[in-house]
Amino acid sequence: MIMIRHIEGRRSERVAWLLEELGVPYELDFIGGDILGSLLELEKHHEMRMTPVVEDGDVVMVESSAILEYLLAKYGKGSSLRPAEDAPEFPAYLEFLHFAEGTAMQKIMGDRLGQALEQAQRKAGDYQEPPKLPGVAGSRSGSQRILHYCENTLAKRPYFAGDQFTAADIMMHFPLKLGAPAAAKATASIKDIQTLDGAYWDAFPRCKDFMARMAARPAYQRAMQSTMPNGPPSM
Ligand SMILES: N[C@@H](CCC(=O)N[C@@H](CS)C(=O)NCC(=O)O)C(=O)O
Repeated sequence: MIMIRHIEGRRSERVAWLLEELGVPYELDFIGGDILGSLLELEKHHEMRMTPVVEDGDVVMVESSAILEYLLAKYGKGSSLRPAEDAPEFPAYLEFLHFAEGTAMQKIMGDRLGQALEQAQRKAGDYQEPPKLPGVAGSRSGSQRILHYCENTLAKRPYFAGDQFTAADIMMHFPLKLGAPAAAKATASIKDIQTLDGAYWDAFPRCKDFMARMAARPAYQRAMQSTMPNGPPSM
């Protein structure tokens, strides 16, 4: 049985969601209600100490987009979750499958760290506006650029790769979730974000609609139930 070393509300939910879509059984290993405990447990399974870690027989892998590609190649041959290489959707599929971590999460986490640092410095009364790079002063932040790119992509087609739901949508769901509040410099827990009630979604109605459509998928609901049996964590 495929084993997913997991932390509630984290990127490992992508793997469970993909396997739910494919109808492939899996096991989850995490300590319910204990984010830090689950994180520390990962050290026993992989020196990267990050989630997801996936074990399938002798195969042990980290890196969610690579894991999704591996699982699709092994268990999803011919599945619509991965467009054929000669399909017109294939380039956009590949782009968003990798953009999710390669660019989107990098920029969003950079903004979130910057925002947390600014908050801490303001609290301590020693915040100083950082110098702006000449020429880009006033331009959009990383997470704003990500959200606008997603919004404009979803204005052209219902899913990231085209007219059909694919694994690229599973990859992009996580950066949208963390990126919408980051783009508005808002702080929000995973629980808050999942409700889609936050005002930070207002600037990105197509992203919000995408999130609502994903939340309505039975496989997504089963994955959220198994990966967060007590509901979304507060952090
Ligand atoms: N690019 C990796 C990122 C994995 C990652 O950073 N996971 C986070 C949780 S969502 C983690 O385990 N962070 C703990 C750490 O790196 O210390 C992937 O997509 O699998």
